[in-house]
Amino acid sequence: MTGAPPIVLTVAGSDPSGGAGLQADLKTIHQHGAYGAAIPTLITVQSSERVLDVELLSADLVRAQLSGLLDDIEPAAAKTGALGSAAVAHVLGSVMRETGFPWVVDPVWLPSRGKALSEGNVVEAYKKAVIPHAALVTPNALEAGRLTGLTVRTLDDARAAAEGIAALGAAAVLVKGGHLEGEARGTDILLFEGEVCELRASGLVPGRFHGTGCALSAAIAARIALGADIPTAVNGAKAWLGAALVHAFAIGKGAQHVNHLWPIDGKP
Ligand code: PXL
Repeated sequence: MTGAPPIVLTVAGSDPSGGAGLQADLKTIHQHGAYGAAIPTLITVQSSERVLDVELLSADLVRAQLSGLLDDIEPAAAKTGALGSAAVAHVLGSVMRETGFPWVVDPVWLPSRGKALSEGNVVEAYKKAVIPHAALVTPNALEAGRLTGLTVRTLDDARAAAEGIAALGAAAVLVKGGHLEGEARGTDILLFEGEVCELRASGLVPGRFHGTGCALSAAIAARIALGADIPTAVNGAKAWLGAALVHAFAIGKGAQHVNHLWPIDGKP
């Protein structure tokens, strides 16, 4: 018998294609050598091409899953993906407040293709209930803009958005640069312990990909669970994701899927 590896919990939606959501999170966590636990918040009907339909789970069912699990096990870290509704965001926030392990919050409400993954004013609920308890929030430029009311196109905009999200109570913020404009495109902004730094991509991987945000936030959570501090976890996860994108593949007619099987210390 060996000791249990660190547990990483994901609270997210189901993507049957395995490219994003819970399925992608579990594969990423496993690939990093941590033990994945998963609580679904919503079920999508989805091909590799698009989200065709979404059914949200009730806030009561998500609350019951959280308390059933967390009364028994202690994750080393957790991440959140699509939550679906403001009610689920509030339930999650009240659980996050009581936990002693770090939460990586990937704000997700719109997939890049297909039906919305949320109803009602989920953005306000993220701001009020979830982000104040996050160890790290990982929005792209569009999500950072929605969370702060800013237009996020340049590195200065991304810096201002990171400060705005930290002002909501997040301990650290990673504004991802994939949607920034011109030269800034591909450079992420990390706000950690009050300091802002630019994380340049070693080169944007060309192509259309599904599930990059899920893989990145799950990889960061797994690395934190394995003992990394936030900047080390972010840099390591970015390097792994870059390689996993170089080695991405299509499994159907849609976008390329992140290669979750790529070794964690492998280079492209
Ligand atoms: O990539 C965002 C995302 C997250 N979670 C689920 C999804 C998607 C995108 O399609 O389906 C369940």
